[in-house]
Amino acid sequence: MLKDQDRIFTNLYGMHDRSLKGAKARGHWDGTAKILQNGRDWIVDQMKASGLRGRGGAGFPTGLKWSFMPKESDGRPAYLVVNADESEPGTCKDREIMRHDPHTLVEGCLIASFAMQAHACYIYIRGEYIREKEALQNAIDEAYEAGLVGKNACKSGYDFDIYLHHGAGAYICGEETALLESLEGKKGMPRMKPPFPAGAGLYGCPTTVNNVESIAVVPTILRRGPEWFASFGRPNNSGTKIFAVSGHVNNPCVVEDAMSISFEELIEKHCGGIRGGWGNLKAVIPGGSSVPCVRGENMKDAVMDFDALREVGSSLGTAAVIVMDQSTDIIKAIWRLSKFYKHESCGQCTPCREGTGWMMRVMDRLVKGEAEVEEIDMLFDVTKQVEGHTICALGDAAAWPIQGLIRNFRDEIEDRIKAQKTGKVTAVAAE
Ligand code: L3W
Ligand code: SF4
Repeated sequence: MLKDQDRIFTNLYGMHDRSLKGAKARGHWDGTAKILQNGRDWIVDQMKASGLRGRGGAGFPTGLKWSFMPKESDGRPAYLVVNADESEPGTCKDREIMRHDPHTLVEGCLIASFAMQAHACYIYIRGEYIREKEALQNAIDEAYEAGLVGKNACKSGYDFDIYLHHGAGAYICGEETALLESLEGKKGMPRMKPPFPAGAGLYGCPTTVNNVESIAVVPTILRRGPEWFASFGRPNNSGTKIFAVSGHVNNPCVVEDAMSISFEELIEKHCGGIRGGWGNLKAVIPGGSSVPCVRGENMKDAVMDFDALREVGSSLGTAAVIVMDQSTDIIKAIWRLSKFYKHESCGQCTPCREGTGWMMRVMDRLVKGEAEVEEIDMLFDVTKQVEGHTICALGDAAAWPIQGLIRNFRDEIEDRIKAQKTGKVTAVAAE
């Protein structure tokens, strides 16, 4: 159980002053130069020991990712790029950090960049995040004025510059290599991997791309120690975590709690329970729109972490928890996601470009019950042909929600088709 004094994002609810003065009063920027004096290997080792796994959706170990950066420079500059292009439906956790606790992100950028010998960091922020951009730019300006970043940052002898880049509203630019293309001034289209960014990233130089939350927790981990961070959650799933809970709960909210909290505790402690009680829970998408939904009865006792959610057929993803009660038309809800992924596909690989449109059109008919029962298996088969056969994870993201729907709510799809054939379907129009 996370106590108030163990929360990293002390201003998550915007109760305090987010300026440099307020951030310092809450302990940020305290002894940053001393942390840097411990050296880059020490920082990377501490991050490995903390067990932090990337908070952007994939859960890749952060310390390990940093260790992929070249130890010795081959003449190319190294870069840190922070992915603040938070666009996954249901996900609004990084937004709260940038709005209310921007200094912990800026300090994290300095420390992480130093650990990878990057003298420049780019934060790529979602185009729609106007207020967040202002808050973050203010924090960056304050940090420059106070000598915390820039030449001889924090009087450490290390020169460090930080730039905020405003995106233009494309979901695909949240994919790390599309983001790099976009930063370079090109169309945001994902690159083939490998090479991974650590080998050839921004302008072909060694680059690490990390999520906002992953970087913003770094200063506190190094101040309080990796053991402290690892004491929350379970082995391989450690730390505190921000959850964004939306949908049919009594109090939708963005909260920080311990990783591996049970779904029931998360909802009861922070969200005032399920609307209409637990018996009214129909389905949950536990990790943002890209992960499969889970039936309500299988979710109540589920543990909210990377490994445990796999056991119920889903994933922690971005920890955007979308709760749906019995009033939800689950077929329509997933159809809406299909429409989103079709719209956001960059179109450069055939299985995704054609598959997302094809899947959406079948979903369009399933919503209205205007299909044959056999088409359910055919649709599932198509999702399997898209999954794993595309340049980036958007193909998987389009396939998984449909797979979750068919696995968990096949009865509902079949019932609607049968009702349509007998003229009993109440008009469920797709928009
Ligand atoms: C070096 C290797 N680096 C992996 C690095 C890689 C990346 C990280 C994770 O997608 C997921 C996606 C969405 N050598 C490496 C290596 N790396 N192997 O590790 O890589 P990967 O490919 O597992 O995932 P990804 O491409 O980063 C992220 C899912 O998250 N998601 C969506 C999130 C959306 C947002 C948003 O709104 N901005 O975050 C939610 O579930 O579907 O599966 O850095 O380079 N051998
Ligand atoms: Fe573009 Fe989709 Fe291919 Fe990703 S999977 S590169 S979004 S076409």
